[in-house]
Amino acid sequence: MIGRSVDGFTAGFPTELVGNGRTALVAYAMNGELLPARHGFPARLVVAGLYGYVSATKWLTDIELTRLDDVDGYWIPRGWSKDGPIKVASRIDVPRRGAALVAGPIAVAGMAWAPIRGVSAVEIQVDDGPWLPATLGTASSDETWVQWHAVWDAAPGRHELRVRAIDGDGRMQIESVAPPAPDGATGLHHRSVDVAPT
Ligand SMILES: Nc1nc2c(c(=O)[nH]1)N[C@H]1C(S)=C(S)[C@@H](COP(=O)(O)O)O[C@H]1N2
Ligand SMILES: [Mo]
Repeated sequence: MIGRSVDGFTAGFPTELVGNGRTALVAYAMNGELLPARHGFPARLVVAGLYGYVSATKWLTDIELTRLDDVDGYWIPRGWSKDGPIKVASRIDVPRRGAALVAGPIAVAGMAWAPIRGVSAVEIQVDDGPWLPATLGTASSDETWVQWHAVWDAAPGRHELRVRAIDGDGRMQIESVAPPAPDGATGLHHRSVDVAPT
């Protein structure tokens, strides 16, 4: 199935993914309002679990039912993979870079996502210490981001924080660093922070 747009963009994905229970829709509204222009007004495609480059055609003009082998979306001849399932990923949002931290309990928190498998666990690591479980918030579904947090009893000095997520199939986020092309970046988010003595 391929979506086409007024700007010449196209994105194709296996038709079998639609109608198997995952969210796959032509969206004309978001948050109870018409789609904002930059997100595809008047209509766009949304297919849960696929990167936007193979699915999320904005300013939609046509949807063509075809064969995956017969047609290439915009990014395919430009070095991107035809399959774009979203990889399990996570990030640290707080503490922010350069935050003024003082030794003692510090909240470490962020987001993780693995649509449509869901996130089963998130762990953080401080320097070369053990991986410690974070607490997950309530995700509205396995297709959405989930918030996580942990309390870190920080000692004074410079520290490196790292995060990793495990998806609903038990698969660990890939640690080795890879760029976005051809089929999605990998690597762990990390942040160094300075903690002042009390
Ligand atoms: N028409 C059109 N649709 C498009 C694109 C584009 O360049 N043109 N970019 C795609 C890519 S690569 C992504 S990641 C998503 C981004 O959607 P967003 O701006 O709503 O986050 O739109 C997709 N749909
Ligand atoms: Mo993208």
